[in-house]
Amino acid sequence: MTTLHIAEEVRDALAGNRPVVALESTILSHGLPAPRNREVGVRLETVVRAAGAVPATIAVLDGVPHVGLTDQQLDRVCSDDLLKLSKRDLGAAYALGRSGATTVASTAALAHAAGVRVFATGGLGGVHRGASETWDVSADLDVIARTPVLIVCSGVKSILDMGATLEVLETLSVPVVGYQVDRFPAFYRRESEFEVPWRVDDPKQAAAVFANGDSGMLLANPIPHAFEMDAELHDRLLAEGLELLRTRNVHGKDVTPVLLEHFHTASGGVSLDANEELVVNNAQLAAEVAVELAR
Ligand code: PSU
Ligand code: MN
Repeated sequence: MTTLHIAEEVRDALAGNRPVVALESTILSHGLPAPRNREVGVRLETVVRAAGAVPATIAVLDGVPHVGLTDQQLDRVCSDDLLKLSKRDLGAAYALGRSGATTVASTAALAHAAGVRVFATGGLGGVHRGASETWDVSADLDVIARTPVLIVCSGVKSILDMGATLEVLETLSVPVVGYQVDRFPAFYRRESEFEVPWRVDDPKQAAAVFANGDSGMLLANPIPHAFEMDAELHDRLLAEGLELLRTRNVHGKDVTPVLLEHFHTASGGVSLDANEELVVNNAQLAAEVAVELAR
């Protein structure tokens, strides 16, 4: 198996049991347009540092898995046409010397391999609408169940079947914990109709829940109030996006990027601001939890 390349700053922090936060790269390469993605990538690392943790953005470059990127490497993730690598793709990417951004599944696996316990992202992959016919269920769910990493996210997008996603998480014994909310967040919206089984109100409680479990855990952190998307705009974009998938016959791993693209262009940037702010907010909370875990 290929050796992980861990950035020196990250390695030092891990060796000294100081807080580290892993950051996903698919959100940068496939979830946000250039050059905005680069600004977000830098902002994420900045808020993690400000909260007292070391950021470790994860990606595969020329067949080498990197935990912690240099500025030049972050440039590549944000400008090159990289592959989208889920966990099952890692071996092939290493063997064939390919470059790709990592999803929640592959980022969690690489973070865990490096010894990083906390990870921030925007939205999680899940059960797609119509999955009873297509079987389209993100590998994110199964990998979280098997990988003891705490993932801070803003729930899942309503482009997924949220109820089914929560059912699968229950089946897989993944703890789902709301952060200062009683309902599961719906990415662009603070709350969905679905209740979360557990709620915590500060980073210390979140860290304690994770430390007492043995699997991955979801800490569901709603988008900040000021950036929540208008419900009507949201429902319109969703209906249009789903129609677009049907007419263009989009399947598999292209589904999420195509829907995101539609949201960003058709909302005139409103969804882009929402997306950026919620991820930054998640990176900050992840750093606060990592600080508590390292105590
Ligand atoms: N959901 C989002 N934005 C994203 C993704 C999901 O709101 O960018 C990305 C994440 O990297 C996630 C992946 O891990 O899509 C899931 O892809 P799939 O459904 O193909 O497993
Ligand atoms: Mn899929």
